[in-house]
Amino acid sequence: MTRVLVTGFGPFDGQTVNASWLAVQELASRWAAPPELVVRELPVSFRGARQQLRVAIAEVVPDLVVCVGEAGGRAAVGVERVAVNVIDARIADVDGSAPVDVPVIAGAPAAFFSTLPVKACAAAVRDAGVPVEVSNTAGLYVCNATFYALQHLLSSRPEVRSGFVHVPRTPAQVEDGGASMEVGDAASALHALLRAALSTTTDLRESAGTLA
Ligand code: PCA
Repeated sequence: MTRVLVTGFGPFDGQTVNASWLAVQELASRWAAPPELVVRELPVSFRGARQQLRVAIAEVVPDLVVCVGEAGGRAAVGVERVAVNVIDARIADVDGSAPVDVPVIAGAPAAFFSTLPVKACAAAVRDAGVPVEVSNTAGLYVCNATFYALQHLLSSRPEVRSGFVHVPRTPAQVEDGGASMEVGDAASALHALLRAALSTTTDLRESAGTLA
């Protein structure tokens, strides 16, 4: 592996920051190559995020892509297992777009699995001392749509491993007692997750068995 692309999102929903981009920037400041780590901020835009992600992948030519988003209300890092081909926006994106019950990509499959070794990634985050879960839904908003577009784009390039991770909001973003995680802990989680994704050789498709 020579190059890793990690993205975070910009602010949305009236917030001035997005915990995912804060965590990704902190990750970048700690990362020691190799492999080279390239980070990009994506807008919380259904159209813009996938376009900018496609451009970034073409420019960087990564071996591993991990997109990171913020999940309000969650207290643990979520290693997302599956992206679904539907948008059902509760609030408008930064362009004022709020599609309801439309596909991310018309005519494309209902869902794509992460090609990260999600269980190994979650175990590595747990070993780093950060609360984590394998999550079975990335929601139906910009994060899921971007994750779906990523997996669709790379479905013809099985040599590139890719997936999505949600991080909780920072303590400064939530009211007292709300679910949150320090930026440093989220960055530690991403660091451990990347190292696991880089060192684990089996992927979900290879390890997936069938019911007897
Ligand atoms: N979280 C939202 C969109 C951007 C982000 O950071 C989501 O989960 O869809």
